[in-house]
Amino acid sequence: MRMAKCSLLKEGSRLDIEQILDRFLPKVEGHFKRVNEAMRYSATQGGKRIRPTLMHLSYKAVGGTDDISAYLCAIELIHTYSLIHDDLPAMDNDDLRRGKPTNHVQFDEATAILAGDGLLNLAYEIMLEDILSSMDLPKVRAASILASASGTMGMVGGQILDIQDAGKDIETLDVIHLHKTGALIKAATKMGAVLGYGSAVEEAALEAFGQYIGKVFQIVDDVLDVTSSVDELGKGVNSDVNKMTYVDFYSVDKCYEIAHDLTDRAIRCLGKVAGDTTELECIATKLVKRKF
Ligand code: GRG
Repeated sequence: MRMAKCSLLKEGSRLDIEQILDRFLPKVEGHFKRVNEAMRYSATQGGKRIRPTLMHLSYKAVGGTDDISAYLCAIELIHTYSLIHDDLPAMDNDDLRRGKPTNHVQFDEATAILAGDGLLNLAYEIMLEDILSSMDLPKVRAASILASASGTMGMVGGQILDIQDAGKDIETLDVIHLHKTGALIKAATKMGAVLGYGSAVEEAALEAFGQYIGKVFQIVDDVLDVTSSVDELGKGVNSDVNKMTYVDFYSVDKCYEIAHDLTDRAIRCLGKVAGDTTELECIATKLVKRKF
């Protein structure tokens, strides 16, 4: 298989998501200063920005050329809200995220809950404002895809299954992660295709690509949880000791073998996309090798 020359993720993409986040996040001032500060604190702590990057590249691969900042920002805000809530004492009770104290440690639990709520709602405010200014149907569809992917049929659904079922068997584990981690990643690539007026074939191909790499993302996450360090990950390690994860079902080598196979499948999907998919291929390849 042809290997793309990679230059993405931490090494700098042409997409300036930091600047986009700064533009849309509320200023730390006025009556709501504290919650605004808590929202900014978590959203600007330098995550990998994988979801907006995937959306941006999928959009470009189907020929999109406009400004889709609102949607790139929205998906990162929803992801950030999910991390804040996931770290709460009632969920994973984590102290460290993106190399910094988690939101409820830095502020307090009530503020962290409200900061998460604020980020979730801000995502929809931003997209609806953009839709109102153009009344473009694909933009409505894109917002609708993100709403379903984030809700009980997607990420929230996966989270509740994770809490209830904690991976009793490999089939349950697959269902949990298809929703909890996979739904937003798949939404990112599908939204890019929809916003860029991709054909039905391109949309299905990019959706399938997102689904495959979403699973790779989770498998590698589980491996890194047992093989990496707090310094490298910027969050706690061995945090999944009370849950079944992919490393409970497969050895680390087997996990990588599965992840490579899924990556090959993902890359094959890109053959159905008319435009340049080199950078998407890069990301897929890098996700298997990631160390953080
Ligand atoms: C609270 C509704 C709700 C959902 C939480 C995202 C999530 C669902 C839980 C996070 C737990 C976890 C470790 C999931 C594994 C994969 C994952 C989503 C990791 C975090 O995403 P990254 O690595 O984070 O993209 P950065 O910090 O780089 O943005």
